[in-house]
Amino acid sequence: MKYIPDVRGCARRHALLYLAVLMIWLKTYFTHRYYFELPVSGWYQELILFISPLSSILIMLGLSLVFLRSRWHIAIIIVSVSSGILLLANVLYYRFFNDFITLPVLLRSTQIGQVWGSIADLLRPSDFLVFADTAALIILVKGGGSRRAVIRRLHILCMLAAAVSLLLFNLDAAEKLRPGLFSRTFDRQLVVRSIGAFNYLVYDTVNSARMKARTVAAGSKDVAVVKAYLASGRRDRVDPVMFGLAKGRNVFLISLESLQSFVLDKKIGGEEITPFLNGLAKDSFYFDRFYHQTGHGKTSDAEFLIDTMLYPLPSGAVFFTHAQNTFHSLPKQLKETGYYPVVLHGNNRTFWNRDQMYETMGYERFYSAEDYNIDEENSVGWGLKDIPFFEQSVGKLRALPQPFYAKLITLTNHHPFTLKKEDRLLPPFDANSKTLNHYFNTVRYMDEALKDFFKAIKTAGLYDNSVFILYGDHYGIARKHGKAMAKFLGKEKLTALDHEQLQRVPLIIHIPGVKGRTISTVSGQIDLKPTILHLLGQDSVQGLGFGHDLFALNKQQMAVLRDGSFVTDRYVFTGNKCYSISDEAKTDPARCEPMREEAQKQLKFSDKIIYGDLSRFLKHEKS
Ligand code: GP9
Ligand code: MN
Repeated sequence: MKYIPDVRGCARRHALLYLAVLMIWLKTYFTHRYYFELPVSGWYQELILFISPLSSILIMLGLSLVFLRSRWHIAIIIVSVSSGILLLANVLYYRFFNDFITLPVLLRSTQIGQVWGSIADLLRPSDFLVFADTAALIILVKGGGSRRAVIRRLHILCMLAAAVSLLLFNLDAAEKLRPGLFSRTFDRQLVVRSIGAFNYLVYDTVNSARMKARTVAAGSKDVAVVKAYLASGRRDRVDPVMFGLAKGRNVFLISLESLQSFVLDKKIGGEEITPFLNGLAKDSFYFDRFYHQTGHGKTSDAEFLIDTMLYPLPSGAVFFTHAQNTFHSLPKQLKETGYYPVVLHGNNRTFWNRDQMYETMGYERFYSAEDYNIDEENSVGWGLKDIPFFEQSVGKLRALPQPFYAKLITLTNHHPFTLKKEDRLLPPFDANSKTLNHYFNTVRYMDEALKDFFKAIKTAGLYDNSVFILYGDHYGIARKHGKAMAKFLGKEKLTALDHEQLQRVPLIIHIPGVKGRTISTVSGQIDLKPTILHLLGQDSVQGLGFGHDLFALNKQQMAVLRDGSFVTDRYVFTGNKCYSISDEAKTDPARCEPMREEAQKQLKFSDKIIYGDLSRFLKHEKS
């Protein structure tokens, strides 16, 4: 008989505790549901999304209570605030990268500091609703009289046991809904939809720790497995006309910030968006089905793909996570044949951990912000504007020993695409996306900067004996601007196929004195290393990697994107569906299956090479 009043008393004491759980749970659910674009269809998926945050909230609260049994009101405020901070960080990160925060991202503190300019632009007043529960709880705690109560150990234990059972149920339901979800982790959105962003963070952290262990565990027998796979693939049948066509010339590799192919040959208010690039493309080898293959590491991932012919990582930026690895990189190989490899970029040298990674990659010199005159006048958005960047770079390039391999990284066309009034050369575009409206003018500005740069290079006498490779590093307009993008492209709505095609970025290979053409081979950034080496007349391509010479007579028509989607000349595989390019209505998974396996293998082996630091076992071997 004593038991019943006890339970009642207990319930009264803990009413606030469970009210807190309910509030934190609901805010987390609503944030997942309405701030992230998670693919939810049907009541069962909805139910899983709804229950997914509860286990992590109970675990957070249970663990806090272990230390704060008598100060339980502080424990609930701590959980409320920290969940709010995590949600807010995820919301901002999602708006920027279309993805969720992982441990490597959290560790990338210098980046987070640097993107504040964009974060301010991304922040909306309604975001602060993630702290609404905190405000309510503070008021309730202050008003409540039961603060002195101590939470019993058994109660905490029950809470944790309930959390673990719920988590197991959650994992099982998610795996049943999409078999292989956790073993393959092919789609981060789906994992987050299934277990919530908090559990995902823990899941990713455990995975990262496992990866670290892999480096230690990897051995030369892993190299043999990767080599066997690479040997089974096709060997490039090099085009003798192209081989050595740029032998001995300087190489200019120009990274075009956030430039997507859809702007080329397009007009705003009757004016070309990229007049210079349009003209250059016609006078060069222009690849119109060239895809970016970047992940979280954005610009740095594009650099990594080009210099190593490896895929970037599925999570985090390889420039940060594996800068201590051994890589048989393009600059190293070029250096062996007398080239002088350098990088020029008007940003802080620690951004993307470039100072460390460039050393690993074998660059001789990195001209960064400290080597440029940067002031209020010549800066906008992320820093030094492209026109003064190129202007100041010419003198540095002239002073270099030749032949050189110079990578120049532009910056102005970066989200949120801010530009001074006097630099806006296009009439304004008016769609329901500020981002897209601004984008066109920063692209136009970058185009102008390139025009001036080419002129200055000619004046400096560096043009004729050089080869110029210009590439878009990654998308600039995220998927969520689909409506505005559809307006620009004159479509009613963008389809999955359209979104995949928007991942195309321009690649222009300009060889002065050589007539070019448009090449429609399906390809990606991973293919540039062998292409450059062959153009320079070097037939050996050192290191383990997956690229193929873009001019090869037998180049496979395929580009694998970092999210596991891929494109061939006939099919597009995205969102786990296989679309026929000629007839989008046709979706037939069997058509893509062999390529899907191939794509998965490439990504898996590439990850294996990086995680296991397998290149350290090679000594200047040819692939
Ligand atoms: C910063 C520049 C832009 O140095 O490379 O970085 P992003 O955000 O595009 O990777
Ligand atoms: Mn970039």
